[in-house]
Amino acid sequence: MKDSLNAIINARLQGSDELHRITMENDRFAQVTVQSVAATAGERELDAAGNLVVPPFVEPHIHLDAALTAGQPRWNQSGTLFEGIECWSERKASLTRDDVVGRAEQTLKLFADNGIQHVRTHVDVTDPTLTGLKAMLEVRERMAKIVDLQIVAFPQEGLWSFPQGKELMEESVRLGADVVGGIPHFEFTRDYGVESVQWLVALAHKHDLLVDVHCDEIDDPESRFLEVLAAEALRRDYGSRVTASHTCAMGSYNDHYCSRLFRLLKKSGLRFLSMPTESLHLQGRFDNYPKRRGLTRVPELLDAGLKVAFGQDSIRDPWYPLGNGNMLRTLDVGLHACHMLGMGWIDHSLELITDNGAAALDLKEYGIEEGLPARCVVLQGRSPYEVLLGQLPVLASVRDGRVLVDRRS
Ligand code: 17E
Ligand code: FE2
Repeated sequence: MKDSLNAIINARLQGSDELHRITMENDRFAQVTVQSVAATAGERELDAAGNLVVPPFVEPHIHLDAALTAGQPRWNQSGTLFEGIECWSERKASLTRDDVVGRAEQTLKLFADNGIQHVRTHVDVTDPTLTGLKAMLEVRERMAKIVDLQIVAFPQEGLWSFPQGKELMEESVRLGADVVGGIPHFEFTRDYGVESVQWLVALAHKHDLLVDVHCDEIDDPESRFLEVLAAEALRRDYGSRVTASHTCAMGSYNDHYCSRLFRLLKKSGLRFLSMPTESLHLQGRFDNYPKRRGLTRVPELLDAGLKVAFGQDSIRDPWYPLGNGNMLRTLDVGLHACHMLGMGWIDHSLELITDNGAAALDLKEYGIEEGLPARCVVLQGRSPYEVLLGQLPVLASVRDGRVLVDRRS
């Protein structure tokens, strides 16, 4: 079906028991109306057959420059973040443009096949040649028909602790990165971490860019860079454009500190991303028993009214050997790890891989509403519960009125 669709019929929308007809015009949603009875599909109409139709999945945090490099040049034997960084540093030395473009595109095609249409990727810019960044800027354009790609200039080996770290970040911004990244918990000293966060938020603000910091990705309860990031976001009234990724240490903070911290987090309104499969695998590595889960306080953040989304983080790279592009797998693991299998959470669970990811990416046009770009996925199930039970691939994915994926037999 190459032509644009006129409508999706027999669509079930979240929060409603009725079937809907969703019409499209000029690649945008036109009308969303309730159907009294099930209809048969006319020309250029897609029959959702009573399945749930939701906005496209959002993958808010992935490292595409490292995707599909697991075991190269060696396997991460300890399973720690730190050995992953060492393995990657060795692999980074042999990066070429074709190598990065090939792996990134293969991964994005896999994502598109799984109903993902919005992706934020980190790209390591602690590389004097900036090979990965330049290649990813190309990928952003080459893949625009199937996916919207945001690029984070990510200083994997530090802004303050890597030679020319700041200059490489400034150059990345000049070349066209969308988002400024950071890694304060990996800087050599606490002071370096604090200064780097203050500096990178100022840089993003100056250039009107987004911020996404790998923040406190460590089980150390004394890693407290989130408060610095939140305070900077608040001071500049920039919270909706700032994302804290990982914040694993929050899973180890004491409740006294958290009660103070949450006051600031609520005021700042910054976004949170948790990568459950990755953190379960990489964190808790220096614990004997009992071992921590290494995840941030997801239900508590949501209860506080903050936006939290789940991401995959890795796909077969030095940090994590698995991954298949199916966000329902990530969601399933996250709900388990965060004690969120109560039906109240399950009913709202798809927001963690759709709306909340869109909030982190600060997407202006996202959702199934009149006038917005005609982008959505048809899931296999009539409710979030059924979708989670099956974890089946998306039945269809529609982008700007065109059918990208169609698994209906
Ligand atoms: N780099 C990092 O610092 N943390 C991660 N989780 C990955 C790369 C995947
Ligand atoms: Fe990451």
